[in-house]
Amino acid sequence: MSDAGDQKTKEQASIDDKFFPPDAIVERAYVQGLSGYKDLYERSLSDPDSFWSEQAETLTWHKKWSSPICKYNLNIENGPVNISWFDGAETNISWNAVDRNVEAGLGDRVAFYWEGNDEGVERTVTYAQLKSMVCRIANYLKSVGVKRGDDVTLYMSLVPELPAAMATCARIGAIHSVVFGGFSAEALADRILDSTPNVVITVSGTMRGPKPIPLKAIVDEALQISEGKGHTVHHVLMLEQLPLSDVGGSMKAGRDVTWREAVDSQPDDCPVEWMPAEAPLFKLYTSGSTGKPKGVLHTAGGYMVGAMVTTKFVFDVQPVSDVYWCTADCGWITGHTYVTYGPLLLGATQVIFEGVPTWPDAGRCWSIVDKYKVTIFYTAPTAIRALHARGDAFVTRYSRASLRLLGSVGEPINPEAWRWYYEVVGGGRCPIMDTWWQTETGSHMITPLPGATPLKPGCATLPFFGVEPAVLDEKGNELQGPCEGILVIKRPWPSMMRTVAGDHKRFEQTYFSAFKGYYFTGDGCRRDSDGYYWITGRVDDVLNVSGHRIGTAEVESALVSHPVCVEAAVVAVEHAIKGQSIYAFVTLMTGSEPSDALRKELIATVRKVIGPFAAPDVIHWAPGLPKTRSGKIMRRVLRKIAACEEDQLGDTSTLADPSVVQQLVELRGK
Ligand code: 6R9
Repeated sequence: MSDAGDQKTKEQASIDDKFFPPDAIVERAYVQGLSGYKDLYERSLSDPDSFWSEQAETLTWHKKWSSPICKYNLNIENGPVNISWFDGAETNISWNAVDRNVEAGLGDRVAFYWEGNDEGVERTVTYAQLKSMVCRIANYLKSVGVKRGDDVTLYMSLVPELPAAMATCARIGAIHSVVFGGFSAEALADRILDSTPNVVITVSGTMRGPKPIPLKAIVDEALQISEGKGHTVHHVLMLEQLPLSDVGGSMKAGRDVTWREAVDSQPDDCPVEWMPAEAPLFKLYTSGSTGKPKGVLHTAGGYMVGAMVTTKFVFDVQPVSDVYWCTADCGWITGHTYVTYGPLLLGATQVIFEGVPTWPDAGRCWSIVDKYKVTIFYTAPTAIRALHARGDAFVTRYSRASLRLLGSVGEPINPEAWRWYYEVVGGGRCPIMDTWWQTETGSHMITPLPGATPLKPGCATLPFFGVEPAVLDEKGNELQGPCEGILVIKRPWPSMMRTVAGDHKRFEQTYFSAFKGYYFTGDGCRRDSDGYYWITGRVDDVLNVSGHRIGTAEVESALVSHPVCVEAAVVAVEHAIKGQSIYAFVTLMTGSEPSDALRKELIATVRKVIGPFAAPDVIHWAPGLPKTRSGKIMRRVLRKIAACEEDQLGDTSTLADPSVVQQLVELRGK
């Protein structure tokens, strides 16, 4: 592959639609050529102890692990599911991400170039400054009694203090739970009630594009809700951005303190807590197909190794010359692994951006790329499609000459968006790393490597080191060769989630009960004749709207919380920018009449219960829903009605009342 020059790249592409890595990328890559990948991949499976020891040894451990490096049981028929990596070892991810770089003489290196929502608002934070920020926050947390094993909730915008606060919790052995700043007060309260923190860290308020976001006011409301339900938070630490007098929210005496009064005056030195490898590191709530969001729990040692190794190999990060930018918010797993931890563990310099890609216009990302000479750019297909829709001129007015590598995450990227990203954004020079993974997996699972993997537009390609995928049919038989089915993983990897916080049964039920002995991903996939994996999307009732995971059950339960809604059924329809959008069928109480005002109220209810990003695009009035005789809603039928494909309903013989379908078709658009 290393002899594939630009010329060959284009010719080859037209022959079999493969894009080979350019020489310049191969030459500097950690893994060179497909054979280089295959050798290392084979070794990672045949001798995991030596492969993972070698990787882990590039980090600092206070105590070494015992052998074997991984102990596990994934088969519920053989007892409880359990996974442990690096047993007996002690480490601290915050020490590795922050202090280690300072100790290595890199204190003056920039850790974060922070770009605010509005142009011209910026800050630079070096590794030495980051260390002192982390220590001061740690001393504040300790002063209010936070200790090893305690939970801390973070509800912040993307300012340097957010990754710093995460690393702070890790430093003192506390467990962080970051809640994305787009969630509503009720959703935040649910998460607080589940993890019962004594401290919440927040920001007064901030601008997202042209819109003010009153974070502190939302925290105030959430704490009132959680207090009403039996949990009191005693301390709120607030970073001042927009003044509360402008954005709303108040300071409660005895509970709330500002950053200036509580953190700035703290000593900037604080020892780390050496933590067992399997100590909890963080909880991150994510949506599943049933019930309330679950707290995905990750642990210190394995997660650290997974984050470091994937950032290194998948983005080929060379800390001295690269400027790395992942556009994710730290409220999602991508921000945890590929903003906070992965890049810092490598001592890299990164850009973090508080705003949105279309503010003040659709050229903002490329203006930031030129400003900081970004070399690696990692974003989501929904952003790529939104920017594509605004036209090429916003891109081509900037040079983007510094870019050498692109990344995609969050949902399948359609080949059209892939090609635009490759040709226009990357100027045909920059390989795209289409990384498939999940909150639960902690780090990349199926992904190309820049100097090794020939790319196919829209394809996540091949498994990362140590990852052993399989494709099953519905009965659970493993399929061989080219095939299509359900994606499962056959053995644990270091950054795998360990449990659902407080509910190990739910962990076993969700991921290990459908197919015994395998981790069930919830995704469908196709494997082609090159052994490449094409992710086809969720096979369960999980929606993916603009890369955000939302459970149909959550939206339905928000809708029925409105007094006149008796029943709701939510499906996804294809959306040109968002990937999927939410389409809700709603049955009203007898005596209630559909109206535009009611439609608006129902949408507002979902915004209030979950957050604006979960709002349905369509409310379809439904006097009745298609159900089986046992009362199960047939979503398959609803999906067809929503997509105007009622001529392709398939087998409807199990419908209890077939006349419902015609009724719904007539009410479409009403
Ligand atoms: C990292 C993240 C996980 C779900 C996952 C899948 C979808 C993510 C993808 C992708 C196709 C990719 N997904 N990356 N589908 N290609 N490159 O997004 O985590 O929020 O937990 O979502 O997202 O359906 O199961 P999370």
